Amino acid sequence: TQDDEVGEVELDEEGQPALAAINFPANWYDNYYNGFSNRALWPLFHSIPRYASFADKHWEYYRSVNDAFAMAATELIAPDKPVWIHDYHLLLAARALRKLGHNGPIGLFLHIPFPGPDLFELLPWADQLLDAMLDLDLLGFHTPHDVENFRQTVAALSPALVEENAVVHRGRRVRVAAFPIGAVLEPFQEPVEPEVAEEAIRLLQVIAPSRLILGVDRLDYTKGIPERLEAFGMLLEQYPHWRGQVSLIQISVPSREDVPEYAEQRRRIENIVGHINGEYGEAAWVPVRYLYRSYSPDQLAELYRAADVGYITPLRDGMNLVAKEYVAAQNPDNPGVLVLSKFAGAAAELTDAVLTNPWHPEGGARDLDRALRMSLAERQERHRRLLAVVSRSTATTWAESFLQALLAAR
Ligand code: ADQ
Repeated sequence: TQDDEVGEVELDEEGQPALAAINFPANWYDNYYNGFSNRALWPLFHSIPRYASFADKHWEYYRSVNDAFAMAATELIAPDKPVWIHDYHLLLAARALRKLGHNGPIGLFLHIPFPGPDLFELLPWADQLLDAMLDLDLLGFHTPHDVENFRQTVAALSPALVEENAVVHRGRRVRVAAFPIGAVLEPFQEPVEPEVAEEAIRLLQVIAPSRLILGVDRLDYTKGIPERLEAFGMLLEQYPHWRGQVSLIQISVPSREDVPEYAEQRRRIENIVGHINGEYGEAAWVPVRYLYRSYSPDQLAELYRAADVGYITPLRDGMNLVAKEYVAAQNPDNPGVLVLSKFAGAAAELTDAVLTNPWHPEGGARDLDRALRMSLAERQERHRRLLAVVSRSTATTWAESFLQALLAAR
């Protein structure tokens, strides 16, 4: 196909749910996906403007690709039917759908954080983007904090009227609410097949008998991986009795490798790993095992269960499902400790985790030391409360409550 050719909508009605796809030309990938979505909106919405770059061409593509998705959607659904849009890639889609005559309820769930006005206004197209979002009937975020940021951004940058649970503009009421997403728990709670768990077990044998701190994420600069490594290095420096007694396994799934900031982040991580292992490693003990690859949910479950500490330190995160999966996977009789960044959306719900500040290596080292020394009774008590939270709202209850609110929004 031509670089810009979209072609027909392809429909797969066999699946549950049915799936429709449109061709994603190379130009879209560079300008719309890597460009505007992942180099402008992603860093800015995660409060890391240093990594943001803004280009007119990327914005032009973002607009036209949102139009193309809206066009494809109108081929498949009647104009009065409800539509649920997902995430920052499609913030203009409600406006595009309205232009094409869609008058049914439209909701959007944002899977990443929403910034306050000081950050949002750095975007050269802030007004247009915000205005287009006011064509929604329901806008969902992970946390009340994101809802508040959105309300403040609208109050500062738009003429719309801001109410407690809604924003009103041009006669339309956009309901705004928090819908904290839950994890799919089953794969992390069922006993795993012996052959499936084999690789995880081999990995654990390599580090035995030392205690295990585990980090799992996509390799992304928002996940705070260098900061996590620095805090672990600080633990070994300031609490030397842990040397030889504890190892960190960091599993990073390759992600967005065409975006330069991600390649840079990978080099930075590898550098720090080499530094810590060179500084503290011994013939019989490697402090950090770094794995740049993906694992199946069953293998992850084995690792989560084996970890004394689940160490999750995003600088900013919409929710962070790894934290919830870690809790779900623990053995309630002898659970590990979740050490979680207070800047993950999950921290709003998982208040019984050890909440940590990823920007502060000495604080991180102190939190790790505390987690490693925590008594069985305290671990059990914290885990019992965390598991209650994680079990109460799952991926399914989250979807149901959003859809219910969407239908009620009119
Ligand atoms: P992500 O940024 O991708 O999601 P997260 O919520 O943690 O972050 O989800 C990651 C998923 O990938 C988890 O289910 C995890 O098990 C899996 N995963 C991570 N590392 C893996 C590995 N090495 N191998 C295999 N699987 C791995 C975005 C937002 C989050 C928000 C979710 C859902 O950035 O904040 O929680 O969407 O809304």
